[in-house]
Amino acid sequence: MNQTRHDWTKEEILAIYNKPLMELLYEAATVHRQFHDPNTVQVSTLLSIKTGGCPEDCGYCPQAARYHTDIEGNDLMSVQQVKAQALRAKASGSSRVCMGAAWRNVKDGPEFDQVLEMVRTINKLDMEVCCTLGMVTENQAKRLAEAGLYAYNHNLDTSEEYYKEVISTRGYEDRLQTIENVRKTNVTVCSGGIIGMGENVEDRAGMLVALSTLNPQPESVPINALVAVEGTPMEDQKPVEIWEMIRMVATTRIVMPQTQVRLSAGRTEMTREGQAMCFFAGANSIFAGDKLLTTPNPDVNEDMEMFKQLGLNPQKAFVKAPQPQTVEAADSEYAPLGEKPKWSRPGHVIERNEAAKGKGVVTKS
Ligand code: SAM
Ligand code: DTB
Ligand code: SF4
Repeated sequence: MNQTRHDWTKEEILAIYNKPLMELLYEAATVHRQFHDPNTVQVSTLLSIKTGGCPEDCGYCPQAARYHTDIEGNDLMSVQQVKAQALRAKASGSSRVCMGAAWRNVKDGPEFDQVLEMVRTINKLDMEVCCTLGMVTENQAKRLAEAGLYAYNHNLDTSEEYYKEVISTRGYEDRLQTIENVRKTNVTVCSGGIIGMGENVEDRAGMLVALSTLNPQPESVPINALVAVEGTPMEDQKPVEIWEMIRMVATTRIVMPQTQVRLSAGRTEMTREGQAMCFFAGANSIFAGDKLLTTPNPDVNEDMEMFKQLGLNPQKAFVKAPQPQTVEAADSEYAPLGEKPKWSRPGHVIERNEAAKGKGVVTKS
């Protein structure tokens, strides 16, 4: 039985990534079968609960206020709206709802209280609840855990070296600190990254070193292909080739054998054959629903047709970890601390896309 290792080196990971494809696929598929049912794929639905107007400068992101993209901004959704969307997702075969907010970090107050209520509501629908809200403190992670949160998503995005080319408004160590804060609770960790941002193969390996040497390793690792959105500094990046995605998925599977590897953004550009090879290489999770956060994703019916063709079954909720117990707000052990944590602002300046400045984010409230 393959043992989970936490001491992978960049050289070892590069050697895996660069293997002849048939050997890489065979090795990854073999590891995959030791820990997972190869015919089961976990299905998550993304829900952008607060869209656009974000103060950060993540170079890939259409929701950063400083770039000039065409997305429609929205204030925080109501608990009722979220419940209705979660019920729809459940009816279409999804076992997890991942709520994303275009925030730099969580701030204690009425909006966070509303998110906690969303978590309680979805957990009571017997679905896995995931949040991606930016940086969180230990106290905030504990409050989310108490509300019944199953997973927290916070991506490393790329290697520590390349990270500085992508984001200047917070550091790699801030990301690791948030993951550590989540780890102090029973909430599972979801952390991965993006390929196709101009990074090289060493950076991809570097990101996998950072993720695989975490102990425990993240329970899920999303691998996103950059969606190059007009108006962002990365609008002209050339699309990643399917072979790169397959190699990245296979390598992730080998170095993190127990993790759920999620084939995330970029599926609209992939053929069914390409996606099938990713599943063979060890991907065992997808985002379903015709929208990711702000960009398109394949239609649920198309995905279910693909599942049928490939003989894949959606994974039931809570098969990998038990359902958390929801504690009601009134019974909470934790008081909001109103912390003002000193997350770093390294201050590196990334070239802005001046050409696209005519466009503005339309905010609907
Ligand atoms: N604001 C929070 C944060 O950054 O942690 C949560 C939402 S943020 C949109 C979640 C993740 O989506 C990012 O870390 C990034 O990996 C991914 N993402 C954002 N824009 C993307 C794009 N254009 N293509 C691929 N992945 C993207
Ligand atoms: C992740 O790694 N990918 C998802 C989820 N976690 C939050 C987000 C993808 C976003 C793609 C661009 C957009 O739709 O805005
Ligand atoms: Fe903001 Fe998250 Fe987008 Fe970065 S990735 S700009 S933090 S919404």
